[in-house]
Amino acid sequence: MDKASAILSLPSEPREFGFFLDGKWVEAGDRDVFERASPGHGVAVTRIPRCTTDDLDAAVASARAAFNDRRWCGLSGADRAAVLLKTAELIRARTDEIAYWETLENGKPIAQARGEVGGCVGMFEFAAGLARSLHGDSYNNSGDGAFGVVTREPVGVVGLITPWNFPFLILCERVPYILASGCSLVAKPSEVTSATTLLLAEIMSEAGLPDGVFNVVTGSGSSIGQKMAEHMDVDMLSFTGSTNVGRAVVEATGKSNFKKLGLELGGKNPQIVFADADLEDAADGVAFGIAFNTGQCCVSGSRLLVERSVADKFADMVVEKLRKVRVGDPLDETTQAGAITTDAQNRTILSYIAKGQEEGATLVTGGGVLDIAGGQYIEPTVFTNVTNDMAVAREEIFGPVIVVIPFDTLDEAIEIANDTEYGLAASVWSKNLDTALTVSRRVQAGRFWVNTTLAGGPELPIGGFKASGWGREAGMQGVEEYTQVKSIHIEIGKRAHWVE
Ligand code: TXE
Repeated sequence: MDKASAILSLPSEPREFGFFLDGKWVEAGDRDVFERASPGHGVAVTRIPRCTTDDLDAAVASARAAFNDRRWCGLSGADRAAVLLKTAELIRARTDEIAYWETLENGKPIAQARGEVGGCVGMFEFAAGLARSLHGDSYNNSGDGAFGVVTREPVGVVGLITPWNFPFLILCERVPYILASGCSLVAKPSEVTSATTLLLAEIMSEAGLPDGVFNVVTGSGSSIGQKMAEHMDVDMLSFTGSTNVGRAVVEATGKSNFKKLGLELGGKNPQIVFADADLEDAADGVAFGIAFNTGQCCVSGSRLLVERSVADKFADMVVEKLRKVRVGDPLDETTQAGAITTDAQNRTILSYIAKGQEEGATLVTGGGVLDIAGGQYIEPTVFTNVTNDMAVAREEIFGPVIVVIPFDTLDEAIEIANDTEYGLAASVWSKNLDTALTVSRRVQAGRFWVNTTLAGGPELPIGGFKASGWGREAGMQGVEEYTQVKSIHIEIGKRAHWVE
């Protein structure tokens, strides 16, 4: 069958996974098992162990042993790079398999999932270079009697908690950088999307990663995640998820060992469209920015700020684009937007759609559920007559729902853009260089796009301002994040004695 018109089949029975400890699979045994139903079809697709806190302790001990005996951090950057490059090659070879399980557990379109796996290959390749180029600094300017060296050392054992919206991509925006630094890690994927994290651990073992350097413990956030945040032998935690859980994690780390923290949390990201933009391009970008991954991206462009003179016309253009988005079975090659990943998220999105109407906003398109393939689907939705104080304009909906807010001046656009607790991402659409540059410099956001959106690559660091998080992942900063700095002062020659 022609790939472009193919629809993959569902598995005949759920795939059983164990968890990954000290370089080996461990079967569920008598542990409880979490059965995951594909959100796109309502059919059971995977079975994953609910690990115990003893399992977590064992995984941390394994990562600790690997770190302390220096089987990974003691290697040269070149040797670490070789494993990361081999991993890239193996991921590439297993793209279809990884994308398939990602789609089944998450509900995203298969073609998109495959594209994301391709992006992950790039992450490993780029991080391999960083393993070799990571370096410190030196000070040769302290006189003939002294020499200063600044080194970067791996933090140690990293705990990695990831969400369900991009299970493999978010993982790969972190794991190769963590490993490039020389750290070892224990990953805890979201309980609803654990399969591809487990597959990566298996792949890395095959690529030559020493046992114990990368462990995966599956289970719920409230037990395993919380315990990982509290764990006295985890040196750093990288958490990606909701702002509320981010707060709980900060509290837990404060009450334990003050572990270093990286946080990537929510966003309410503005798309700022000026009348002088290429409006056709902007409408396409805005539609992509909210319908891609059904709006379940921390960087989705969920607030459309548009210059009043073109606001009505532009809203119509976006509506027209969104009505054409092919929402469908995630296993269909032609689908552009798939299912809503969790039941809870489905309810949240629908409750915000109801709330927007109660608040007096006008629902101009979408708002309904779609009956597709036995799964849960929501139409791309646009609200106009929105003010920035409404809940639909302030709170992260995490679904295909965009609100339109007009502005009159550049200053007003910037003020509305920054009038949010978040600061994750923003886009500006304008053909005027002064406008684009001024907005890009004054909007508080860790990622900024000019005449595009949701773009990036392994070179560009990601992370947020304000309540969107702490620290950066990916890029050179992404590997530095997992290091700590040591300054070494070296005395040269005879000491000038303090006691005569
Ligand atoms: O996220 P959680 P949920 C936002 C989005 C969404 C909302 C809820 O607005 O509607 O969060 O989604 C683990 N200690 N984002 O409830 O709970 C959990 O097991 C430690 C934005 O699924 O934050 C999972 O692995 N860990 C976000 C991870 O945290 C805990 C992506 C995220 O789950 C824990 C996802 C605890 N007490 C949701 N409780 C983004 N920025 O991309 C849960 N976890």
